[in-house]
Amino acid sequence: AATEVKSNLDVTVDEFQQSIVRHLHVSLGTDENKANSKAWWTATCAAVNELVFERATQTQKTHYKKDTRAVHYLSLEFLMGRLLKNNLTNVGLTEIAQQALDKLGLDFHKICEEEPDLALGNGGLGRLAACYVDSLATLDFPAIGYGIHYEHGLFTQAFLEGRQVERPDSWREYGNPWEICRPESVQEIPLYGYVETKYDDKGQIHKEWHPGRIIKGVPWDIPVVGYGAKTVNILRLWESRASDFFNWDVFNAGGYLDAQVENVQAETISKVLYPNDNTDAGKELRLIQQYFFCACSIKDIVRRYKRAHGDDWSKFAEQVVMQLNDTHPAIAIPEMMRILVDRAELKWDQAWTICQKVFAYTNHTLLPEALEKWSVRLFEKVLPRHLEIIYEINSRFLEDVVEVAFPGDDSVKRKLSIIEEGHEKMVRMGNLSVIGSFKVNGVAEIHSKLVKKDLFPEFNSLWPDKFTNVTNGVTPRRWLKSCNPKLSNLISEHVDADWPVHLNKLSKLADLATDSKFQKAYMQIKLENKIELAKVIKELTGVEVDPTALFDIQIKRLHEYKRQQLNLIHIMALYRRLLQNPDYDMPKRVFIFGAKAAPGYYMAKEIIYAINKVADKVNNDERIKDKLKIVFLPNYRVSLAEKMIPAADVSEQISLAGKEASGTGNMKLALNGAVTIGTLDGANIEIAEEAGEDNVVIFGLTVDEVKELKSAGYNPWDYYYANNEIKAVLDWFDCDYFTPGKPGELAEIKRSLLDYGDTYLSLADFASYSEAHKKIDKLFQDEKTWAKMAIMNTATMGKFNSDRSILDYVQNIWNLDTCDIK
Ligand code: 26Q
Repeated sequence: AATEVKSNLDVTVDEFQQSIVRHLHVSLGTDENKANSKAWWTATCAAVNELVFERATQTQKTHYKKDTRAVHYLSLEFLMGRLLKNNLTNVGLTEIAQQALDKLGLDFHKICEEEPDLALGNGGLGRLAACYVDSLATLDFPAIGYGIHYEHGLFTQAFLEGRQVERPDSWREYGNPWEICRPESVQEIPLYGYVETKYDDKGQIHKEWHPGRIIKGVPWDIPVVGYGAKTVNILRLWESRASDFFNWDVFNAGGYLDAQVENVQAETISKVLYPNDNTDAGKELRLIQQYFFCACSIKDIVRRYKRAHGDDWSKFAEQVVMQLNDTHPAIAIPEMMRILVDRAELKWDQAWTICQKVFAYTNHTLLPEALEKWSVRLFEKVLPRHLEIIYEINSRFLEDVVEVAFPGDDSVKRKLSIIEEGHEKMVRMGNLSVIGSFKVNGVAEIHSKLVKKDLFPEFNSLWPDKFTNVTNGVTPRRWLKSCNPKLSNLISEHVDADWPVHLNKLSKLADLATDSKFQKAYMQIKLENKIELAKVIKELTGVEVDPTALFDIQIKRLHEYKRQQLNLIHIMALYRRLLQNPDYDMPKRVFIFGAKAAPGYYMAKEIIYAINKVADKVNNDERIKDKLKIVFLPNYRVSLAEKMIPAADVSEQISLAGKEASGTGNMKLALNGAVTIGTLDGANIEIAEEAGEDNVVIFGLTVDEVKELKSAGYNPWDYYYANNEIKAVLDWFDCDYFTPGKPGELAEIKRSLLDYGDTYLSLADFASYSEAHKKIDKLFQDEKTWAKMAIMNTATMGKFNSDRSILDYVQNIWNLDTCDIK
């Protein structure tokens, strides 16, 4: 078909159909009469895998033969979502599969709905890793993603009387068709114990770590199919198991049960993803998770290197680059030193030179509560040898580098030291990452500037060339082609069919932005997508919404800095205006939320509850005649995002300036024709630059104004007393208007905005936000203007293709060559 990618996988509908049926029989042991939808889904995946695994093997073989340099993307999170539709898109077989299932009397979309999300991530950082492995394969770069094979991904969310409740996510309870176990590549990982200092006959010092425990790391591979299916890279996820070898003694001593207890402990390591987003957990198990997967991955990398180069370490840094997805895998740095110094017996300087050429670090946040620190005490217990190595790295750095650049300046030394002195000594993972890496990047222009200016100013003056920017991107294969097929088909009628790999080609649509025929076609698709979402809303919440209303969407993790509470108080103000004046001029509006709160984040959960309670009241208030609806869709996740994003008219990107490193949902929404209402934060700034001022609505304080206001002494009460609407809305939280019979149940929201100081300046930005929404209302009521804006957003988002981000990484950091797979 014309709109599909041409891949090298030639299969007819009949062949694909036969393959599905064959797998139903031979892989699943069932037949056409007994099979339920889940079985059909599994068989369809198997039919796809038959094509994909071959390419994966071919890819690995070619990389090995050509001895290519490769990037190793180390991340605690890969938020992959569903893979069937995406893999079909990338191998160019969506229409073939659709027809094959059709002939079997099955509905393609229903079969796709059977797939659980692969939710091995929290949010932006994890989804970014998933987009990047997609782009790396699409662009034919040798790459491997390394992470943890969590048994339970991010919790599923339900609402119980408006409050979030969490349930475990079991994505592979009955097996998962995409993964292959690789027992031949199992690794053994030491933990705990003590370090012995030894001297050889030449008086040379040697450190020997006697671990208290050995854990087995079992790799599972998931194929990552590039668009066009030339390169199929792999995502390698490590599962922890008890080491048979180590438990032997306990067994023989008759301690069968004790051994089982140790097994449970070992298997706990990869049991569950920490559900924190942008906050540090500081838990021992988390440190062990980090070390476990880094150590497994480095052993894997070293094994592969040695197969080609033996004991000659001189080429290691030419062949290997490891990208640290935030500081979470920073323990890889001292682990690499340990392998080189203790195991390979390289001299310290030689080892350090290699390390500093191998690691690069991406920072994803400036929030102080998200900067990882581990207590020295904990480190000493879990990783005693690594603590020694960190001290050695630190003292050499302070003497050889800091003392030379800032002689005698103890205050600079205190700031740059990996060790934070205090009543409890801490290891600062950010400083370790900067010192051990050859490049450090932020994820949007403004964020990278702030990384240099506010987070690491002294490091920046020490090594100005180390700091750089790579603005985030998203894969247009998943986030346009596959999730919005109708718009994709329309685009393909007007733009070269290869736009999913050359997204800048969308700029051609700008010529059509005022063409009334194109506007009609474009807005008709938006309406159809909204009708689809309205059905989902009805199914999930029971609320009926009018698809012709303005769909205003805020989807992202629930965090105070992202300011869902600002959205809420503005909605309440609208509600109040409608109550006071039923003729209040505004288009029908539906406010749609999707967000999970970290289970331990009290205020975030209160905000969810408040939104649900206000929604209950407003949605059932006949006085406002359906002009305002509020829905909070439960269990926001990648597969739900794929249904929401194509249906958005307005994209809420309202973080306090300086707090959102980049954002990536903002890019997905704009690409699908939503108009951004946003602050000058993260990638919003670059989105506004690309789309043009007329096609976004910007409001609120700038980063500089935030700094000014904070240093002048921000007092939220000033805004409360000066603005009647703010006062009335906040006072509403004190009574039982939204929580009948339970006055004050929502009062924590008010307190956080007044008594606790309104950390994220919601009240300071309220008036400006309200004006921005009035502007949106006017623009939306002018159909032609709105259509033009929506089209211009799609037309100008080419920059935010993750392929562009990957090419930036390749040119500025990784220095890779593409590798053709025959
Ligand atoms: C840390 C310690 C212990 C447990 C958990 C964590 C943890 C986990 C996840 C800390 C942070 C995260 C996630 C951060 C994140 O998603 N950051 C987002 O990254 C996106 C991709 O660059 C940006 O677009 C967002 O702006 C940024 O918030």
